[in-house]
Amino acid sequence: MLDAFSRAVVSADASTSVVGDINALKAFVASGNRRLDAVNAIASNASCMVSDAVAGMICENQGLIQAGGNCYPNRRMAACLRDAEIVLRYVTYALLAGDASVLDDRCLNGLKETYAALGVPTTSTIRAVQIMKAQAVAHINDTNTEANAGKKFVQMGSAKGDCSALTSEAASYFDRVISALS
Ligand SMILES: CCC1=C(C)/C(=C/C2=NC(=C\c3[nH]c(/C=C4\NC(=O)[C@H](C)[C@H]4CC)c(C)c3CCC(=O)O)/C(CCC(=O)O)=C2C)NC1=O
Repeated sequence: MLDAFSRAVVSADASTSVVGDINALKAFVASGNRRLDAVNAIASNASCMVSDAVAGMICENQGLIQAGGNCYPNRRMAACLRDAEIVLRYVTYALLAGDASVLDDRCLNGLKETYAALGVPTTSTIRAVQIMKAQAVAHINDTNTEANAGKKFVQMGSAKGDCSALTSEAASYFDRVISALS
């Protein structure tokens, strides 16, 4: 598993050069508190995000919870909720580390093949991941709305700043999950 720092060392070592891109690491350090806020925004809302994403996925495709569907019976429903939580957890690890390797190596490696073998439908999994991506972007930027969240509406209330780079980085980890399963 690599983070932004060990990645810089490994890349430099691979080309037998001194560590090159110090500016990128400076930016990583400078945005450190912002990054922690972003990770906290996802981690604090994780169980709500997972249940909402899986509920939304099922709402759009109710065959999933009928006989023959991959969220039926409850054993599979539980496995599905667990998997969505695993994916979200590894996305937060990658966001904290500023590097996708932990997500790639410990979560995504072989997942497509596992799902194919078990008959877990790819399009539905991707739909749940897309919903979690939208939620994560909203929570990082505190742009979630009462209209969408209902009684569970919570905002982080972090200091407002430019989170565009962190937002697109977080989004890229969800996209990575989607392309690994596609
Ligand atoms: C740490 C990394 C890690 C990952 C990623 C992981 C995934 C994972 N998901 C599995 C099953 C599963 N995954 C799902 C998921 C779903 N079904 C749906 O219809 C939805 C589309 C979707 C939820 C969004 C289901 C239903 C099963 C059980 C399938 C079965 O046993 O028939 C299995 C098979 C073993 C088991 O049931 O526990 C693995 C290994 N395990 C790990 O240790």
